[in-house]
Amino acid sequence: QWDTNAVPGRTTIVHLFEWRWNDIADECERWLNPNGFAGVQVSPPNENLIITDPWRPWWERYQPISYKLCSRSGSEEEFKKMVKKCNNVGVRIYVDAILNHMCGAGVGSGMASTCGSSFDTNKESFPSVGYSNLDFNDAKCHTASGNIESYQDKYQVRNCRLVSLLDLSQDMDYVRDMLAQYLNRLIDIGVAGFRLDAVKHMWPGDVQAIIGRLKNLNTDFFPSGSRPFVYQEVIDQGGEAVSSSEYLNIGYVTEFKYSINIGTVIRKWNGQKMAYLRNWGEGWAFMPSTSALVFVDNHDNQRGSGAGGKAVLTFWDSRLYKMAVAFTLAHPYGQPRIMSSFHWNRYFIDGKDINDWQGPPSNSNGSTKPVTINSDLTCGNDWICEHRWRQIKNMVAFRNAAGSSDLQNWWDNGNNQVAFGRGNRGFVVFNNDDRVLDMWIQTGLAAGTYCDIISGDFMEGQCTAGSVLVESNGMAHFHIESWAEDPMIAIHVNAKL
Ligand code: AAO
Repeated sequence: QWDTNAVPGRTTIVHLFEWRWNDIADECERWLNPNGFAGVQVSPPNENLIITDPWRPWWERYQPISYKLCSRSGSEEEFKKMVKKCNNVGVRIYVDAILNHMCGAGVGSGMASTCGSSFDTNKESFPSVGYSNLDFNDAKCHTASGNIESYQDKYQVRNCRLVSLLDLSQDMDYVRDMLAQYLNRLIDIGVAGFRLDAVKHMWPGDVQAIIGRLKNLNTDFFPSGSRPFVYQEVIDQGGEAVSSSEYLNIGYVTEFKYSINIGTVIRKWNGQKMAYLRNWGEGWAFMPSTSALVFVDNHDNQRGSGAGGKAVLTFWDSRLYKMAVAFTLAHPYGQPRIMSSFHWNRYFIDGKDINDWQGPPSNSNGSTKPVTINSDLTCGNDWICEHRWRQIKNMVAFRNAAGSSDLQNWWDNGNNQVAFGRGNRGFVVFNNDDRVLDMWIQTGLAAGTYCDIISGDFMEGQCTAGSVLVESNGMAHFHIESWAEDPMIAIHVNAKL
């Protein structure tokens, strides 16, 4: 459960939020494999409630109706084809799995779901799964509203409804069976693991019991005995009844402190500076590196929901965002996941984005628009494709090159100019100050000329932009203007001239 099952040497997961399966299949072949990505987190593939008010929000996919594989990302056939194509080029698929709940309580009945399965929320009946009111937690919840009213009470957090979503009883055998069957079907298809949604709202023992029922991965694609990679969404910033440490014996856990703190530091808020990143990781009271799923932003906090607040950096702040992602990929702490977003009409009224609900780029009938690729390799149709930005794509290669090498040769100016290396494999320098960085720094790298993979690409033995000369004693001279669009330099052994 702690192994990503990636092809050796590949390290980074990308969340292709709301992408269609056909587009992901193409992306595995044309971009993710050639650029050394480990795998893709896909949006929930199971049937969900169709919501029309507001019009087809992205969050309708977090309201399950059944475990049939049809959603606006595509059909079961398309899903299977994607998994096969991606695995065949060494890119893994991780499924966002919603085990905590079904759809919202007040929805009523009908067949307005993505495969047309019927449901009745008044009776808590989901015939395609066989769930009835016996399978939900109502009797165990003691709040007046039936919803979670206080995060200070762990019984409420686990036994009551999260924002009125019908709360499954994972302690019941039937529920465990249905959930494990769903995940096992995905394993048979060839997925490599799962992002488990809303894990804070399930008892650790129940999550453990479900994971314990999972098969080993499909041996068409994985060595026999491989276990699914599991990373659990638990938001823990301290101060609540439930803590992420309760789940560390099950698998990886999302480290939300990472997202919030990296944003605060790069923005230089609250007196923070990059020099303080010297002991980044466990030194900042984060969970152990070998348990932490880390990210600069996720699909919730990039639009102000979930946790993180205004500090969170996203593609909307592209200059600072690229620095934060580069730092994350250069630094050895945690298992990184990078975000790949779609554009929405962000519009703040009284500090609140009134369009944060907007779903992926879509046609008038609600179907999701394909991802098109522009001649400069960026994406069209309002897909942002951060994972195609040169600086980010090349830092994925940096992390692969760095492998398990230790962080070494840390340098800082006591302020916002910092540099560090990964053994003799790679070296990065950041200038987030208001004055120029012009310095000789010890890199730990072997002598030679290295391509700066931030300002350019290393292609067929050539560098399309700047390069850095490392002397025989490992020293190199760096010059970074504070006003540069990308005030950073990164070099590594796989981009040596
Ligand atoms: C929608 C509507 C609701 C409606 C519901 C049912 O928006 O109004 O009641 O349908 O009809 C997504 C959307 C929801 C949407 C849902 C279903 O975000 O808006 O509801 O789909 O369509 C909690 C959970 C966490 C969850 C997060 C959003 O713990 O698991 O809320 N994330 C996942 C997914 C998310 C999805 C779901 C779960 C549901 O990633 O996309 O919801 O499947 C505190 C707590 C956190 C809590 C947050 C937000 O955080 O600690 O546990 O997350 O509050 O409520 C500071 C604190 C921080 C605090 C934060 C916010 O930063 O440090 O701890 O403030 O107060």
